[in-house]
This record gives sequence, C-alpha cells and structure tokens, in this order.
Amino acid sequence: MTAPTRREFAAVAAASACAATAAADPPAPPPTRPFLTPAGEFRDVSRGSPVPHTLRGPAQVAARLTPETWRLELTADPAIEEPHTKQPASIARPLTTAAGTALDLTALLDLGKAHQVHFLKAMQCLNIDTPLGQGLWTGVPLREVLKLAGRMNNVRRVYFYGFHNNDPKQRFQSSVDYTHAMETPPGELPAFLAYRLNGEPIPPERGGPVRMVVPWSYGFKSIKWLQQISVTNNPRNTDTYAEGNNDPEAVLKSAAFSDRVPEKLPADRPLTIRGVVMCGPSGVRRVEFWVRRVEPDSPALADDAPELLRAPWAECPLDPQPDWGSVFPVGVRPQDVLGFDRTTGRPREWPLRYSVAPFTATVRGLAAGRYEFRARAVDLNGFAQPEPRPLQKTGKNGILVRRFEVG
Ligand SMILES: Nc1nc2c(c(=O)[nH]1)N[C@H]1C(S)=C(S)[C@@H](COP(=O)(O)O)O[C@H]1N2
Ligand SMILES: [Mo]
Repeated sequence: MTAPTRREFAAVAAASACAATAAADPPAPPPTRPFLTPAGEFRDVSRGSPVPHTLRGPAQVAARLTPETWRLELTADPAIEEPHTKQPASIARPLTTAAGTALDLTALLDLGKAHQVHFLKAMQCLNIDTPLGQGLWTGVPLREVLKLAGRMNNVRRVYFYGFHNNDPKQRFQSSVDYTHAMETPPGELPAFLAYRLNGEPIPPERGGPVRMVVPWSYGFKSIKWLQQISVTNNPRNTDTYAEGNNDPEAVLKSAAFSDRVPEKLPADRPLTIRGVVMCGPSGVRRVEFWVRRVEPDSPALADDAPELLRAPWAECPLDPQPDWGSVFPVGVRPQDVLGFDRTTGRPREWPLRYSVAPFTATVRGLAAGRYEFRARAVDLNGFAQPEPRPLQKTGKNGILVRRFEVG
C-alpha cells in the first residue's frame, strides 16, 4: 500500500502550490512534523462493518464504547485439547459483566493511580510502508490487570480482542505469551491497557475508551476498543494477523522511512529531504542516504541489487532531540516517561526504542536530471535495512524510493 498519508499529501501540496504561485522562489521544504502526531492524524487501520468508531448515540452505548459504559471482561478459556492439553486455564476471580464484576473505566483509572505508565510509541502496520503516527500513550500494565484475577493456573497465553458488532467473523484478535505479559525486563516497556493518548482520553478512532498497546510489536497487537481478555492453556498464537501470512510474533524492525519529495526540485540550491527512523529492539547505529541518477527508462533497483549494496551511502544526521518540556502534554514530566532518565529527564538512549526520530538529508550539487533518493537504517548489529529480515511479512522495512527531477 503506498497511498500517501494526509500529512504527506499536505506537505507535497504545499510545496507544489508554492512553486506554482511564485516561480522565482524555491519550493518550501516540507514542514517539520510535530514530534507527537495529533490523535486525529494517525493513519487509521480499522476493520469492521460498520467500523466500531463510527458508532454514535445509542449504538455506541449498546456497544459499551463510551467511558461510562465501557467494561472489560477477564476470563479463563475452558478449551482443552487432548492428548496434550488436558487442563484448561483457570483464574480465581473472573471479571464478567454477567456477575457485575467486569472492570469499568473508573476502576482502571484507580489502578492507574498506583501503576500508571507513560511512553512514546510509534504505531506501525505490518502491511503499510510508513508508520501511522507517534503518540505518548498512558495506561496500566497488562500484568497489573491480570493480577486482579487472583491465582492463575495453566495459563500459557493471553488472548484479547475488542468490540466487533458481536459478529465472530469480524473479531480482530491478538495475544501475548504469559511471560511477556508478566515479566517486563528492566528497561523494557510493558504491554499495557492505554486510556490516554497525548494527554487526552483516547478518541474512538484510535481505539478508545481503552486500547491495548504492545510496544515491541506492529499495530495488529495493539487492539482497539478492548473489551475481552481471556487467559488460555492453548499454546498457539491465534492472532487474526497470522491468517494473513504475517509473522504474528514479529517485533518492530529498525528502519528509515523517507518522506515523499516534490516531483520537481530546483538545481541551484541544496535539497532537504526528511524522514523518520523507527527504532526496533536492535537499535539504530545510523541512518544513511544515497542519491542515484536515473534515466526515464532505468529499471527499478531491488533492495539487494549489487549497485545498491556497493553504493556510496552517506551518513544522514538525526535531528536534534526536541525540547521535551514542550513536547509532552501538561502534567507529564519527561522524567516520568519510561525510557527517560529519572534525574535528567533525558532519553536514556536515542532514538528511543519503539518510537520514531526525525532525520534530515541535505543533498548538494545535483546537476539537472532525474534522481532517486533512498534512506536506510543500520542497526546496532551492523545490519543495513532491509537485512536481517528482508521478508516483509516479518516486519515492514523495505527501502523507500523517492523519485524527483532537478532543474
Ligand atoms: N479492534 C481492532 N483493533 C485493531 C485493528 C482493528 O481492525 N480492530 N487494526 C489493527 C491494526 S492492523 C493496526 S496497524 C492498528 C492501527 O492503529 P491506528 O488505526 O490507531 O493507527 O490497530 C490495530 N488494532
Ligand atoms: Mo496493521
């Protein structure tokens, strides 16, 4: 899928409008993106008919998608599978609407008073070639919610899903294994139930009132309109995305994503091309770029073409870190955000894991002609994008090609 995002459209339109109205002036460089994407400007990936976030009024109330009506059920999956799985999962205190024990938003926010976490995460779809948006997400770790159920037995995975019109065929489901849910290693981010995005309640389009956020994974694990958690002794991953030939345990790949560029650029001044680099668990050593001269009939270059592998890739600087005090919403101090140092209020590593950081390439001295721009990330293991996982169904990290003409 290559349809431009709303912001990319705006940037390209602004640049070409400027060129058309003032021929003597260079096209304005695309505006620098805000570090946090406003909730309404994320690219939306929502299944369903009708899509749950379009429900209004009584339909929204009936779906329990308002803050007052929202409930979370936490139950044990009774399934067994002879001969190997003889005992079903069990929990001491199920939370169900039938028994009046389901968790409501007030109770979840109360849990947040003791256990709330904030962190930056860029949402990325495994099947779309650029990240969807980056947010400051606030909520309660999944492990704290699971503890409410008391003693558990025979639990190997945690399945979860959101509202989907009570039509099982429309259910969009995901999961994590028990260990990932409960044992967050130091410095790692927990899977959590988010109730705020950029300091505001999560709007329906982004999965509010409550959304699961699984920091290390692609978007399909971050279930919107969360309403059901079911612990299971089924050892299998039954994620909806597995049905689409995706690796349902893929973790985010480190990858650079360059922005679209205007089709025509001036010859007499440096060109500025921006983008963002996603930081997966393998980190980002550097971002590099390469500009290739092409003719109208030049064949496309594969990501592993010898010409590309031997090309003179140049280091592309990351932008300076933003002024954190002004990036975060009122009431969120940088030192309280996971991944930030408790005393200095600065990120402990940069780029921050599971978030995107902007980069800017400056290209000088291009003669009139046609070109392709590419940027790629090199991770801390020395792998240059798309290695070590060129298989795109394990993580979207193809090298984006931006074509333009100079002069
Ligand atoms: N309930 C539900 N959750 C969902 C989806 C969905 O269709 N239904 N889509 C998933 C996919 S595939 C992605 S990539 C992200 C997209 O998040 P966004 O729409 O907030 O950008 O949500 C995920 N969560
Ligand atoms: Mo997705």
